[in-house]
Amino acid sequence: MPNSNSQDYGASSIHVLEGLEAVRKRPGMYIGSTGVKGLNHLIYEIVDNSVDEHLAGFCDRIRVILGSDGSCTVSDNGRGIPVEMHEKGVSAERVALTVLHAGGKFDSSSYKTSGGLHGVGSSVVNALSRSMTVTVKRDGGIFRDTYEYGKPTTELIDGLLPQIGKTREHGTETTFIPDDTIFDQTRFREEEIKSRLHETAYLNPGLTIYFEDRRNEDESLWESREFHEPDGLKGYVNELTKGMEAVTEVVTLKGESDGIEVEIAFRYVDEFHEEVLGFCNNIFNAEGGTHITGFKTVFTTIVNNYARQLGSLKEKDSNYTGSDVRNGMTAVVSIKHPDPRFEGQTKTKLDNPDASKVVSKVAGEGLELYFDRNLETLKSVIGCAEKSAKIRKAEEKTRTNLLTKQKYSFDSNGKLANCGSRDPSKCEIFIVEGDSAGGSAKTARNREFQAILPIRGKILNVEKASIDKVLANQEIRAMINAFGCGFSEGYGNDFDITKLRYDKIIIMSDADVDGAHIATLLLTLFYRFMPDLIYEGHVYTAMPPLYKAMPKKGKEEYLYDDKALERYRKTHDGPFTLQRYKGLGEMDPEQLWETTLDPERRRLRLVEIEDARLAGEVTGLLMGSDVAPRREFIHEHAEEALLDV
Ligand code: 0RA
Repeated sequence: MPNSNSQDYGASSIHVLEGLEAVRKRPGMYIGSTGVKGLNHLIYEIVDNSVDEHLAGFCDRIRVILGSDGSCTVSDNGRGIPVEMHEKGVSAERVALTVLHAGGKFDSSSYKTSGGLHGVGSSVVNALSRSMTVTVKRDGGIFRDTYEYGKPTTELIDGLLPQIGKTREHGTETTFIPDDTIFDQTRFREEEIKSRLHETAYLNPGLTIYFEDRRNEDESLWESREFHEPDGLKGYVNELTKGMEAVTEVVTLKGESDGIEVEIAFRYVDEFHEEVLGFCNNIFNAEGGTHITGFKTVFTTIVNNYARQLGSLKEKDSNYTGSDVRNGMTAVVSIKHPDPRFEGQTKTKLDNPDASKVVSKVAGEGLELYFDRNLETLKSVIGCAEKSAKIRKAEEKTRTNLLTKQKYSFDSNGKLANCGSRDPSKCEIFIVEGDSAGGSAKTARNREFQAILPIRGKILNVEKASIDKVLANQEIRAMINAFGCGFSEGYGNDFDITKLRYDKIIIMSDADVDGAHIATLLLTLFYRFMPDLIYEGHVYTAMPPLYKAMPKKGKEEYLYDDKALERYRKTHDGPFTLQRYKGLGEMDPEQLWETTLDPERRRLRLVEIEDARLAGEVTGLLMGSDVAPRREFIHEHAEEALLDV
C-alpha cells in the first residue's frame, strides 16, 4: 500500500510523484532508450552511485547480482544512503529515491556527483521499476524501504524508515525489477554489463567489483566474475593492446590542477592505427571532447619539438601531423571533473574548456619529464611518426599524380569549356548545374575569359565520404583539375593557390532549394579541400534574376529579388507583365548573358568566411543530413557576407 499518511508524505512529495511520472512518460529522455541498452543502463545508474561512494573514499567493494526473477541487486560497502530526517520532512533516502535529480546531491562538497549519461540516478531507476527495495546499513541499524513503480509501499514512522535489524556494517543494497510495460524486453544483457563493470574496475584500481549471473535454473551454470584491476589505466592499455607487438612500454601520467584530476596511460604498438579513449568521472566519452583535444594537441607539439631537437625533422621539414604522431598509439585519458558538461546529440562529448587546459598542462609536464629520462621510448615514438609521415607523403604524391595525369582528359572530354585567355587574373569559371543550363552558358559566355564547367545534379557530400570516394567522383575531379591548384586534406596540404587558373570561381545554380543545396555541397567541398579559395575571396555565387518585368510602355527590367519587385511595384504606375524564372534552364543564351554572365550587368555575391572558427561551425552545420539548416546557411551566410560586385 502506498503510504497515505499526510504527515509523512506531505505536499512537497506529491509534486515528487509528478516528477517520477515524467520519467515514466518519457523514459528515453532519462536512460537513452527503452531497448536493452536502456535496460542495462538502469544497472549502471545504480552502480555509478556506489562508484561515486568509492570516489568519495568510503567504499571498495561493489556486488552486482542478476536474479532469476528478473531482478538486479547492487550492493556496496559505503557509508549507506543517509536515512535521517531530511528537510522535506521524510527520510533522506525517501527523498533520494523519489525526487528527480536528487540522487547523491546531499553534500556536493564531500560527495562527487557522477557524470553519467543522464546523471539522474536511483529515482529514475525507481520510476522505471516494477519493484524496488533499498536496504541501508548504517548507524548500527538495518533500514529498509520499498517501492512499486516509483511509489513508496513502506509506511514511515514519524517520517523515518523502519529499522529491521542491527548491524555494525555499513552500506547500501538496491534490488529492482524493471517494469516490463516500459521496456521492450527485460532480460539484462550480461556480456555488456561485464564489459562495463570491467572497464569501471580499470578506471578505479582500488575497487573490487563482483558480478554474478544467477538467472539459470541450474545453479551449476551460474556465472561469477570478479573485476579488480590494481594496475588501473596501465592495465587497461595493456588489455587494449593484448596480442599486438609492443613498440613501447605503457607510459602513465598523472596530475591535478584547478580541482581537475587527470590520469593518462598510453603505449605504441606496431600497427598502423590509433585508439584514444576519453573518460570523465568514469563515464566513457564516445565522441571524445576537450580532454582528448588537450591531450592530442600537447602530444603533437611536444613530439615535434623533440623531433627537431633530435634531428628527425630538419629545418626545412614541416611538422609531423597529429595523426603521424599518434600512429600506433593506444591511449586512455581519464579525468575527474567537479562539474562536467557535455555536448553533442548523445551527450558523450566533453565540453568543459578547462579540461583541455588542465589535461594539456598535466600531460605536457609529465611527457617532458618522462621523455627526458626515457630517450629510447621517445625515439620509438618519433620512429612511428616518421613511418606515418613517409606513408602519408607517398599517398599524397600518388594522389596528385593521379589528378595531374587526368588533367587533360577532363579538358578534352567535353565537359569543361575552357576560355582562351591564360591570364588567371582575367579568367572566370562558372560551375553550372545541369547540362541544359551548361549548354546555354557555353553559347552565351565570352569565350575569351569565361570558362564553363557543367556539373550533373547533386555532387557528392564530401563530409560524408571517404577521401577515396571524393577523389573518385568525376565532378569533383573535374573541378580540381580545372582550378589547377590541387587540394588539401586533413593535415596534408598539396594546395597551391598561386596555380589557380581563374580569379573568380562562380557557382551558378537555380534560385530554388535544390540550387541552394547544390551550392552548399560545392561550398562544403571548397571548405574542406580548398579553403584558401574562400579565404582569399575567389568564390562567388551567381545571382540570376527571379523576375523580368515587362511594362506596356518603357524598358524591360530584370528583378533579382523580392525586394526589387516590391520597389518596382512602387515606382511603376503603368501595367506590366511579370515573368518569373524558375530556373536557369528557362533563359535563352542571350538572357543568360544579359542577366548572369555579363560582368557589366550581372550581380555576383562573394562568399566570405570571417575566420576558420566560423568555417568549422558551418562545415559542422552542413554535415547534418537535415536539409533545412543547410538552406539557411546558403541564404543567411552566403547572403550577408556576399557583396555585390
Ligand atoms: C549521500 C551522502 C552520503 C552517502 C551517500 C549519499 C551514498 C549514496 C549511495 C548510493 C548507493 N550507495 C551509496 N552510498 C552512499 C554520506 C552520508 C554520511 O555522511 O554518512
